[in-house]
Amino acid sequence: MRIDIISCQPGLVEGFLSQSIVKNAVQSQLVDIRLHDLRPYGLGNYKQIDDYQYGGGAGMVLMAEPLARLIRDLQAEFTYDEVIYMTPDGDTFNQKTANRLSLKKGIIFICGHYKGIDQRIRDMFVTREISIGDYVLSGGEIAAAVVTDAIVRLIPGVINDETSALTDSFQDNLLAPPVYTRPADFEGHLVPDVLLSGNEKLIQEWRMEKSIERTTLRRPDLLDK
Ligand code: 6GU
Repeated sequence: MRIDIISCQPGLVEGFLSQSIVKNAVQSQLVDIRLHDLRPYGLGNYKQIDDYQYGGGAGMVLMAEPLARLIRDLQAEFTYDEVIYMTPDGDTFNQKTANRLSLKKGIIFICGHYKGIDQRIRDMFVTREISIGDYVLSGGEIAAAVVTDAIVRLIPGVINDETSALTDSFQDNLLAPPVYTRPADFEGHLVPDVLLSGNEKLIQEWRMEKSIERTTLRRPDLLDK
């Protein structure tokens, strides 16, 4: 899979890419992630990338031309399935979307800043708009990093134990059950007996029961799905 991230503050994403599970995936060549600075595509001597909005109002808008030129350069080199604009007014991201996107061969993420990007880029190039929740971030970079992480960890081979991603919270609309590791007795707090029993069937039943219990308490909305 190839992922291209367009940003006017690539440094915000760089740190994330050079750490984490995503770094391992890149090193193992399971995914090819490329970060593109919008600035060199800017106009004139000052490499201008944003301007005031028509009609007035506070905040700068990323101009159409630099974005269009960069997107077209990328599209000339690779065939992308999706051009995704990260924006608080997009569709709310969830595990289902992560699963779908993890099957794609090529994705471009556009990170906006200021008041956003010229609407014509959204009309002409963008295939999907994603928000990561009902709050506003200063830019789309952190949101693109969130979505990239959620997608990349689903690519087979990225997580050592392949079943691990499948048993995550949300994968079946249930929250994950509690987990324990050594010691069996921590300051008098004991690991549930069933987990020490070695009885696989009882353990699976216990985990399912705890998943349902936790989901009922914390996210009853998930059970309706
Ligand atoms: Cl994708 N971008 C920004 N700027 N803020 C957000 C967001 C995205 N998702 C939630 N808040």
